[in-house]
Amino acid sequence: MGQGLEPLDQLPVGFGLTIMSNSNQPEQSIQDRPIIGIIGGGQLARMQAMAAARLGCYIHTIEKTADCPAASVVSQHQVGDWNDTKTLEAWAQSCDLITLENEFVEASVLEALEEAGHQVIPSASTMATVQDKWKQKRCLEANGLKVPSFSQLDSPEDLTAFGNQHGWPVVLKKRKEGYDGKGNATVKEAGEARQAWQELGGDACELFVEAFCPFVKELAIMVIRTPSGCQTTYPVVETEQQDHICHVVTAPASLNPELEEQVRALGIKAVEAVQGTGCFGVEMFLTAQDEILINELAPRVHNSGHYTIEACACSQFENHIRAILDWPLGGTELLHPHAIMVNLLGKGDGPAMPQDLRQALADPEAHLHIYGKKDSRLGRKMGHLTLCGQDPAAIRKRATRLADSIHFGDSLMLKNQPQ
Ligand code: AIR
Repeated sequence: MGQGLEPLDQLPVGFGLTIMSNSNQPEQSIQDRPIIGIIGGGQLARMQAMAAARLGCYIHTIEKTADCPAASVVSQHQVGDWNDTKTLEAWAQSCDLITLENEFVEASVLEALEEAGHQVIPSASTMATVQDKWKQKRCLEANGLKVPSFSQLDSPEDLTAFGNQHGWPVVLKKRKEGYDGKGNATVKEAGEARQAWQELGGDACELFVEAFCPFVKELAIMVIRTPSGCQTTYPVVETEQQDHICHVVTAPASLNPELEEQVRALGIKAVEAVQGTGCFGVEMFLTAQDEILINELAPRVHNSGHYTIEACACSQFENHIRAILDWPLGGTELLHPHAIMVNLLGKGDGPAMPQDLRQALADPEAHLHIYGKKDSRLGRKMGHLTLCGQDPAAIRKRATRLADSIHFGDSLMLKNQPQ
């Protein structure tokens, strides 16, 4: 997709913003070459933009920084604060419809966009429910979906009372803006409650608490729904987390067909409950008693669906673009018996330039994705790697080994830098 793009020019525009423009701008929007605005410029915007380009769409992004992952692959990138209504409205003028790649844009700002006549998918009202994890849980519960016990909190004493009632450990969460291990903490006992409350900033932002679910597996499913009511799902996958950060995704999850069907049905029901359109990730817990509880919904493409780029006929990213345009959806079945996706996480803080890609590049079947972030931080998602094949244990071992050989921001890299 980078082919044919000129270097970025910087054009000053209103509201103190900078538009970074690639030179292939359409003069006007035409029905089959829409301009899609994505709020946010991280790796999820980058992969959506790459899929949209294949369908001939243009992508405009807005993000607080110029050098974010999406900037180098979109037709127009604007630097600005998406939570500023005026800034967002000015940017939205250049787009035929708006979607997003994270849940951090305030629903009230999206509502203002809708009131100004812009089409936003998922809608502002869906985002208002989903972006507040406490409201999201209440909505799921009200629609008859099983979730772990949870409660709103006003103080560390409330947290202690909940743990004493439901048993320790418990999971303390920020109601808004938590992701990838940020904004979540497992609290093992009453003695840790006050410190956990302070570490998550409980005096300044709203927290809630959930009972720890004694799961045997964490599962996820991607659900796609179009505005005109078509819907489809991808296979159920198993996800493995460490410190609340996803490390490995296995597709398909090893489940009996009845359970798999149950997960699909629950995934669809959960997205219907929030009236979601576009692509949604639904994370679930499977207990030893084969009970399925919903953990969280993500109103966007999701890390547990990255494997679909190579393992399915149509990726989650392409299907999200098709869905928001109300175009026919692509195939979601696996093209290979198994697929493994391993995240490439920052191994330390420092410049993000990846080191030691050669081993992964030398594997003829490894699909390597580097997100192009400027800086590495410990545990930050810097890329991912997917392997498809016959034998899940063998591809898992290979994928993990290859992922371990790649370094971002750790001491090995500093050692290799010229003095
Ligand atoms: N993201 C959004 N919600 C959860 C995740 N992981 C993706 C989006 C966002 C990026 O992570 O693509 O822009 C932010 O990653 P980072 O490393 O900059 O914090």
